[in-house]
Amino acid sequence: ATAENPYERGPAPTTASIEAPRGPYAVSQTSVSSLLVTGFGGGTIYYPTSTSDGTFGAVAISPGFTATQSSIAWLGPRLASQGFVVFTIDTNSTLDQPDSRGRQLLAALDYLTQRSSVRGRVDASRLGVMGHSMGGGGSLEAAKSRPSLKAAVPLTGWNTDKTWPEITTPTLVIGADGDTVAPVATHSEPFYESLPSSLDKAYLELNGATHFTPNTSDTTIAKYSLSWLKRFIDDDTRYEQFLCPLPRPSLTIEEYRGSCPLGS
Ligand code: 9J3
Ligand code: ZN
Repeated sequence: ATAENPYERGPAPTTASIEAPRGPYAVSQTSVSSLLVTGFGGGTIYYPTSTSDGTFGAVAISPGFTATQSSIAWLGPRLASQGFVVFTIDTNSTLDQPDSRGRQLLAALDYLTQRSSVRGRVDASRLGVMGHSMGGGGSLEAAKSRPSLKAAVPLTGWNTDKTWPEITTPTLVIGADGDTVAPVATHSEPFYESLPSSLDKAYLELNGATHFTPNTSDTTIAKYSLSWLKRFIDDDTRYEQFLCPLPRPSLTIEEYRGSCPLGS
């Protein structure tokens, strides 16, 4: 933290630091039993072990249809080690639809900030949502219903609702060029294009990727998700260099759309 920005956490980022499998914070984790919570299916909270850096922003992450928290677990320690409290959740049923997943993400954030054993480490005013597939669709639902969220990142998102003009939360939409379950032409691209033009938003289309690319460690997903969360949950403009000017197509980026500068 600095006088200019009380929310920034960790050292100045570099390309190497945002691509690294782990960031500067040692990570602890605690399991949340489904038997002890309502509104979602429990999960795992990953958090920086240190209490000497103040509170942290937080993000809840939902898995997709038929999947459990294990399918997005890699993001827990990856993001927490960079300075976030991360709650990877299970849903009440693995068959729950995106609107339900959105409500469950919000229930999980409420549990995290109000009841969990780590609530004292979380800044309840700086929260975000992510999710895979129907969980990504759920992250859009959550942002639509709770505008106070600071960031949303749907990963190969799936939803029957293709239009999101109601969202005011900065949103990074990540799609995959080879996705045949939630093809970008009928999911991520219309999601992104329907977000308000005035919004801080971006569209990252992964190259050589499938619907299930977000289910295992992926450097491109990690570095841009992290940069988005840092930029908008922590107001950390040190990460804007990785988002603006817009990333160019590469071996792992099929396409990147967005507007720069951010936050204007
Ligand atoms: O969460 C997902 O993987 C959604 C894709 C899907 O299987 O939708 C068909 C109903
Ligand atoms: Zn809509």
